[in-house]
Amino acid sequence: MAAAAAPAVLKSVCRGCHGGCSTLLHVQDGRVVKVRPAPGSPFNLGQMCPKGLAATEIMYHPARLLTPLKRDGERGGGRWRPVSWDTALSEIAERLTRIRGESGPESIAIGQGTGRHHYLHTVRFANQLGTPNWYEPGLAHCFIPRITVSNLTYGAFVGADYQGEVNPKTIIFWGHNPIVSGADGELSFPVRRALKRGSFGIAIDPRRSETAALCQLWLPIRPGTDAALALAMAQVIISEELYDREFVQRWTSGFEQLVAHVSGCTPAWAAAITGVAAADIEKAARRYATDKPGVIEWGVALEQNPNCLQNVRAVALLRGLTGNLDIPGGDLLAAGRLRPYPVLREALSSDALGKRIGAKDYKLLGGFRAFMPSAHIPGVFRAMRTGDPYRIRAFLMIGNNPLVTVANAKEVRESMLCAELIVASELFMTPSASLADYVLPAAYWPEVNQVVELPYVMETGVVAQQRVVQVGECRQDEEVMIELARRMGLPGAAESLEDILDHRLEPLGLTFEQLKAQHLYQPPQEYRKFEKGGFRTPSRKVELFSKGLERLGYDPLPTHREPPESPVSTPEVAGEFPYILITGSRRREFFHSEHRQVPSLRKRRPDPLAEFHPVVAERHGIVSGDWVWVASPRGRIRMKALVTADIREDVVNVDHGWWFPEREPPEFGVWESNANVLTANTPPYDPAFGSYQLRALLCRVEKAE
Ligand SMILES: Nc1nc2c(c(=O)[nH]1)N[C@H]1C(S)=C(S)[C@@H](COP(=O)(O)OP(=O)(O)OC[C@H]3O[C@@H](n4cnc5c(=O)[nH]c(N)nc54)[C@H](O)[C@@H]3O)O[C@H]1N2
Ligand SMILES: Nc1nc2c(c(=O)[nH]1)N[C@H]1C(S)=C(S)[C@@H](COP(=O)(O)OP(=O)(O)OC[C@H]3O[C@@H](n4cnc5c(=O)[nH]c(N)nc54)[C@H](O)[C@@H]3O)O[C@H]1N2
Ligand code: SF4
Ligand SMILES: [Mo]
Repeated sequence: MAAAAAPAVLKSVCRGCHGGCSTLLHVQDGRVVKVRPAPGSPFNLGQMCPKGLAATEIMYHPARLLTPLKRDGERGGGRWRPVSWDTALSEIAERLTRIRGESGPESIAIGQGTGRHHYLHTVRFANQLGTPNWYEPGLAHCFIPRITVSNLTYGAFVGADYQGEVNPKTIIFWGHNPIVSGADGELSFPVRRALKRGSFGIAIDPRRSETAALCQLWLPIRPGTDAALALAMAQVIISEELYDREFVQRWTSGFEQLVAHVSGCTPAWAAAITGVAAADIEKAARRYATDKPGVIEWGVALEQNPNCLQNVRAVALLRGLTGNLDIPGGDLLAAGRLRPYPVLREALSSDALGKRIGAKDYKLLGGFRAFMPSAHIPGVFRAMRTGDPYRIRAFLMIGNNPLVTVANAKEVRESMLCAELIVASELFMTPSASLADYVLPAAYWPEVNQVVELPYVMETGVVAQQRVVQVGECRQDEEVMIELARRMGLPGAAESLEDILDHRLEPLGLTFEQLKAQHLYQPPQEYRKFEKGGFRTPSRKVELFSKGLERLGYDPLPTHREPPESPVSTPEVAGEFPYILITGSRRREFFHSEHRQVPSLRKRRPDPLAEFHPVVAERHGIVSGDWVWVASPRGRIRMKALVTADIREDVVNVDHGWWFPEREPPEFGVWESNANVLTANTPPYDPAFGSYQLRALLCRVEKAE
């Protein structure tokens, strides 16, 4: 017998989260047999997290979907029949064409998941279909507000300089826990290295998170009050004259207005709102303004509430005041090296644009000035359920599990039951995919070709993700959408994925094949790019006062607004639900609703957790490991108690993303421990983005028998 061939070792990039770890994939007989971190990448420094290292377990999991499925019997009945790709795609194309013809393209909605390889292609597909109604459960609540605000304020997105010669002296982690949640603009590994090299860490977080534990200063903020804290820091920086006088004078506009605006926002004022000691607010402000260069690592916690725009703006202004922008070891302006993904915005008719659900109300989510215009989630599901303002008849889920990741999950289910056609592209059968008519088997990251920007949106570097194997009949989402576009005769259908990748890479003088061969493209970092022609805002300056926002009818200067459900704004609700609920703090082992079926990951974190202080535990006779009910005015879920002193005494933190793949389909126990049973998708929303409240809600805890 001939000896087996030695494995080929191919370089790619992990996308188990938003991605970025350079990886060596060992391939033997058409299978990935081993996944190891590749040495030499400045982004992951020869390391990977447990999710990435579990890639083979995920790819070859016995429950992985390997062939297209068509529903047999009633919707949600859990009975399926395997069909060929050709049958599935021709039936789907035919039904979509009919619905589009009868009710207009806007009657087709697309729900996609967070920042995956197919993200921009899904936007393209929506435009090709001519529907303005696509969403992502992050969007209004994740990242897009940070990008939009950066664009409005500095003319570009910003991210910390961990690659250069100068280590940041100060890092503020604001509602962000990158030691666990990288990559969302950065990767955990360079953050840890910066702290090891001596950065002074300041964490603004109701919990002493894994990141806060590595910091010198922890500001345990009351959830939902971040704008007040940021305004007070601005007040300290201004009144103590710690701002960068030269930078402010030369490179900012609206300073005088800001000075007047924050004059009353003293540390004492903010201490009463945020629960953070005034002396600590002063310490943080002084440190960031004077121990330069400094960076602000801002997280999703700023965005998951109805003061989203102004929370993010208030924090953004601190960079401008201190001149910590585009300097070595500071927050850098995004490079913009690649051609934008050809999302074919021009294919969307003006009639369709006018019909985008929520666009008129939430102008930075769906309007003309939006960075990545999309529809308002509560409105999309309402339209599906009620036909108001028109009926959504078809729903395509591309890597999205809305029964678990969208607020008010029960209403999502009710809405989906009203849709006529549901298609899911998925790795595994999920509670959401269980409601579909067709479930298409999607490729996982080692089975995918893409160009990856690192860090996400920053484009400091560009890396090739390459398909090294084929698993079952699984197909890369982009190619499925390309094929549907072709069968439906949609605009742009002739362009292949390779054409698109080559088009994006053109400014680098590379083709996708060439990038694959060299893996990483990373030119030297350029600093102070604004000195050549200014910031890319209308005033060519950092806009402390935003005329752009004013024109759209939004506050040009940030203000604090109390969350709509809180001990302060709804004391009557707080009587029955006395604790402040935060949901979804990331766990290293899971990506949102993923991985509960992966033994090596589930073993490390077998149960859904609710985290609270010993004072709370004692009050209710609970010890760590007890099962508890966490209830909000909307429902209750069963969680395992994790009692810890590393959290404010008035806060309960619950995991999000839980369902139980080991339980009976089609529901897989999705109502038992799902944080989005507790959350609200009702108004008031953030006036610009339409964000609803996922954090800083009210709850109570009691022991479950
Ligand atoms: N309560 C609460 N809710 C939240 C949050 C919170 O903090 N609290 N966070 C919100 C945020 S910020 C986000 S971004 C969203 C995330 O929301 P989602 O993106 O919906 O969540 P995931 O569970 O990551 O992904 C959904 C599905 O995508 C599938 N999948 C993974 N990779 C691929 C692929 O390449 N192709 C295809 N077709 N499918 C794939 C997975 O199997 C999974 O079932 O959740 C939001 N929901
Ligand atoms: N392992 C893993 N990594 C991930 C993900 C995942 O699911 N798993 N998801 C990815 C996605 S889509 C995203 S959006 C990012 C999110 O990653 P991060 O931005 O780091 O967000 P979280 O970990 O959800 O929350 C960060 C911190 O905010 C705190 N917090 C809660 N409420 C408030 C508040 O009102 N104010 C302040 N200041 N802090 C608050 C929480 O205690 C938590 O420690 O992670 C990405 N990376
Ligand atoms: S941090 Fe993200 S990219 Fe890196 S190994 Fe983990 S899942 Fe993969
Ligand atoms: Mo997100």
